[in-house]
Amino acid sequence: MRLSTSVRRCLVAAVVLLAAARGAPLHAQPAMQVTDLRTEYQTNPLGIDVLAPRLSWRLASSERGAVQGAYEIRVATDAASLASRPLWTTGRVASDSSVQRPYAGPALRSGQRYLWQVRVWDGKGRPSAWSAPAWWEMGLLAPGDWTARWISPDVPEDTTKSNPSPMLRRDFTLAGPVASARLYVTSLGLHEVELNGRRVGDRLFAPGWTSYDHRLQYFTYDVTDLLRPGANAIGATLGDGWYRGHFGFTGKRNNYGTRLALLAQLVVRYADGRTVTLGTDSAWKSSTGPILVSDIYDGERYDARLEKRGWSAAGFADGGWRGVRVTAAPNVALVAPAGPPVRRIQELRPLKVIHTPGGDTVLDLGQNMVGWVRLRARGPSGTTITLRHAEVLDKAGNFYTENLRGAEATNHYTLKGEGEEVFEPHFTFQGFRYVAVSGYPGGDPPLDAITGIVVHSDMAPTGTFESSNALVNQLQHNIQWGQKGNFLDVPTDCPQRDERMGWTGDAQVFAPTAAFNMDVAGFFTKWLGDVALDQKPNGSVPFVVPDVLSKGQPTGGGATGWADVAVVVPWTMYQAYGDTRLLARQYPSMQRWVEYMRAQAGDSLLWKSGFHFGDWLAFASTSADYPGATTDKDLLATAYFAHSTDLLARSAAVLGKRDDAARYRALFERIRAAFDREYVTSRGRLSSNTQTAYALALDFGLLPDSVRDDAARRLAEDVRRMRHLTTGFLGTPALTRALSENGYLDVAYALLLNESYPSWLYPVKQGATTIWERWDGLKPDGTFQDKGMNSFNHYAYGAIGDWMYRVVAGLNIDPEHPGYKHVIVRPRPGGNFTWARAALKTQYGDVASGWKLDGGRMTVTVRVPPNTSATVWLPGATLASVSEGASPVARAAGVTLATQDGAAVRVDVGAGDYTFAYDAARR
Ligand code: RAM
Repeated sequence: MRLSTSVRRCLVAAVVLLAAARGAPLHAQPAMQVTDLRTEYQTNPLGIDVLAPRLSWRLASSERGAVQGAYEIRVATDAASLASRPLWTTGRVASDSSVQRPYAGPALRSGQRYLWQVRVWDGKGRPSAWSAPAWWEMGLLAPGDWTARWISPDVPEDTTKSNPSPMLRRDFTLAGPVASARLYVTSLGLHEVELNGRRVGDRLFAPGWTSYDHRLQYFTYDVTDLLRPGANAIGATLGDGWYRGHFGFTGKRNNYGTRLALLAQLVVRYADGRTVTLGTDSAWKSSTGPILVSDIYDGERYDARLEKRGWSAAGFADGGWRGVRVTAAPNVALVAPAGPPVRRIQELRPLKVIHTPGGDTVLDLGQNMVGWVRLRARGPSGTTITLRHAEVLDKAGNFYTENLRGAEATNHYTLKGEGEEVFEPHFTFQGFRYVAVSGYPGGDPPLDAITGIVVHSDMAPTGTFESSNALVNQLQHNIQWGQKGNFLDVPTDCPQRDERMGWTGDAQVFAPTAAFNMDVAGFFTKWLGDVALDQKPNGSVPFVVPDVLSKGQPTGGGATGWADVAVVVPWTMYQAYGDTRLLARQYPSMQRWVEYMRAQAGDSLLWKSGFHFGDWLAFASTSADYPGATTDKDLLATAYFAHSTDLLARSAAVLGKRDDAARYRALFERIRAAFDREYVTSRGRLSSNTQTAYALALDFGLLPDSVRDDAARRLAEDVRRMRHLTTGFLGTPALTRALSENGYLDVAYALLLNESYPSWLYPVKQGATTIWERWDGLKPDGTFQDKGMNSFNHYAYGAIGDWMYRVVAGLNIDPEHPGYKHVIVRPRPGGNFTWARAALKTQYGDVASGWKLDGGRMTVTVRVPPNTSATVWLPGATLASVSEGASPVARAAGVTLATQDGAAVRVDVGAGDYTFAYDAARR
């Protein structure tokens, strides 16, 4: 008897379901536990301004297929009231939602802390215990909550150059023991605050970089332990930073203003219940101190002899200090941070001292990193030690800084001459692997004279990727370090030269990879706010955000593939985190960008106008018969117009905007038709016969079905003919995906594994520890690319990371169930890999996908967190031969469906750890 495939599938499914039911234990199981409570992507956030914070938790259960059937949240302002008199409780809600449940109780109050806890019922109705309480605390929500005044130091300055960093201070008295105290603080320029001689918090580069003309972040600190009854003092040091330091291509200063200013408000609650609020006011004093020069690009000049010992402690003699000016509040919104703080994240020790042929003494940290070095030295007062920074040594082994262009990237420290001195700069950062040290007392610095301090936005690492290929593992390392180096409050293109701006195109192509490596939800929530604010009235999006390039001179925007960040990144965040609120918040901005393109394109729907970077830094050659890999900019612009319209239509559907969804879906179809008429022949040839053109047309779904295969074949042929990739920033993320999704997995693997220029592994073979801006930053002959644009720490080409996680290791988002509520595990072995595995800490818990091929024996390991499910595709498997653990797959606990689907077996599973094994058909 022959059964049709669908009948067979049903039978198998029925068998599996029966087996799952049979396997259900009859005795009581330990109930689920609730863990990892988070509010707005943070654990116990202090000082937020989200009026309906979203609450998330993870579940722990040893049971396969564990799901949440219901939950109950309760919120109170003190622990004792949680059970007895909660401020708000959801009651029991039948729901499998365990992330981003919005608070919907009484209006939240400024400065108030809210405790919350949650319990759940599993799929069988068994309750968990109440979780341990977590909390969030509101910041200052209304402008009227700020009673402090903005103050500026009254010190003489010449703002055409960098000035000594001003210091501001004030003594104050507290009437008794302190029960709790909060400091709310922001500034024009950067700030560091001290209370009674101790640094407040560990945030760096406060208040971060936002669209300063529209909004400034303020930060909240718990300073209870820094205060004492009686005499106290507070002090702040200000730095020029992004606000008024040397920033942008043209050597310009004062991009946002000429005066630094501070706003600080201290709210103290005494043990007896009284509260007092103190703030910056006219009684503060100002002076200057040891920081003589400080610029983000250029570095810092610090003279320790000018330190003012005890300046932030009570009783310091500030008689010689000047006053401050109380200034008008800047006309901008003060907002609490949505993203993680910038912090010191890790330390690196130098590997060796190098004496270069050019005579420099250089310490090698072994890793291209971002931050600075901590210097230790002893020596006579007045001795100046100079630290210069470089990413690479040149062919001759000399210290190479030409690619830093106009950034001096140099720190100078002058010793006070008092025993061991330790120095770290304050308002600058460098991108470097090598440090040239001069002036070190006694000659050569010992290795422990310097420590690399790695600094970036403190995003939790979430993803790991490992494989049997050591070079690809190094590539993954380089991608992660590219991310560490360029996620410093804003996503930057590079961290070392006189640039370091929020280039939109780079962020757009890298965001999916970024969301695998680290938790970037908060980081992009913050930055996308600035994307919307800096968007131009006509909907155009600037090249960089914050739009510092437009300061003082009108600069264009609206470049294809760059400005599309406004649509692509919100969609990417929705996919990775299921964040519909962010999608809704960004929706008007997304729509304005699409409408801008529509206006530009006009009735033809072909966008042929305006300035575009195009497929930036695509492969080029001077070989006489090189056909060129330049993709027409109008083709790119129309392709992205279609793609962003597609994503907008999908977003509208997700948000329940039915009319918009239909309208933009229809517009997408019309753009696609226009694209096909203009750029695609009936034989699937594109007018720009480039890898990028084919990759984008395939990846964005722009081709009619009739020519898809032809176009994919042409793409594969081009790769085979060239024997390498030729794509730039825009084509690169789509290239391997377009191949692997259209029947050319082998070609995609060949590209990934290519070790010669241009390729991903070429820099790895050259010893790279980060991703380079250019495929040939360091050329095969040992010389460098053009010093005018040659960063060795640029994440754009690292966009291949997404494909490594998804295709090589097989860990995929299900676009229909974003945020990993349902996971698609689909490893696709290829190349010379014998194993690969990826793990990802999602909002629900750890997801993992791994495979190993040993002889013909394939093992696939999968981890699915509680309250989620997965569809696993086992390549080259036949249903009868697949086992899970000790049983046939169809009978394994947690398996809800097992079926043959072409050359693969499809297995649907609930939560749990699974090990599938089978004899794989030869690929
Ligand atoms: C340079 C950098 C940056 C890119 C722009 C267009 O500044 O390469 O990454 O986005 O050009």
